[in-house]
Amino acid sequence: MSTFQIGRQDAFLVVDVQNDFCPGGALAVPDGDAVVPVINALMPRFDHIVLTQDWHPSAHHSFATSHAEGEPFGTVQAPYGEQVLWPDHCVQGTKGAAFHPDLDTVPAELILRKGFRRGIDSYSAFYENDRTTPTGLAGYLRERGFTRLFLAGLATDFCVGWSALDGRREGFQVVVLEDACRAIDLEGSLQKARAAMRAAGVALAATGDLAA
Ligand code: VGL
Ligand code: ZN
Repeated sequence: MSTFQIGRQDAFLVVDVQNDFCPGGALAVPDGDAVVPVINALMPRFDHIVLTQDWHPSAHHSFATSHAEGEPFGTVQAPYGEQVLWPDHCVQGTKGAAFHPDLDTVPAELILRKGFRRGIDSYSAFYENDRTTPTGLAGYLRERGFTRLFLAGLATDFCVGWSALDGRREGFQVVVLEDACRAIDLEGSLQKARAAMRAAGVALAATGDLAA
């Protein structure tokens, strides 16, 4: 079992811990709110914390309601490839887009918003779903000298997973703390995401793997 010693070149990236991804929300991840106390307890162990926030305009292209024939959890062909359709969620300025009220946002040094272009979704905190439009996060993290990222949040198989893969692509060491994440698990998407992360050199770990 690997033990990770947290240091100054590590950043804790907390993905999309927002009301709409928690029970009662528009795109509730099963047991999603269970990550909140786990993440809050981890925060004091990191010197540097970044939060992400899914932040869509109304009538976003990823919403099933934006497509005449669209069903939530169906797909459409977008110019950039297949796009899963979701219930309307994380609309800018709504309660659903706000962080879970118990999440400790105070220690965050950066809050990065994504998915704000109407025509393109952004699961990853690094690139929008065309895989080429950057959010700026890689440059920010590099400029600050971080070399390793610890990821937690929602959802393991979408925004956490895609962020982990892009983190590797951008040259960071990436550790996903799986017990601080929960998955949507749409048609085997969790198993697929875990395999892709492993293949890309992402460490799938647990909070117990962090050195005391
Ligand atoms: C997410 C689906 C749509 C996520 C965001 O945070 O994992 N999933 N938008
Ligand atoms: Zn979204």
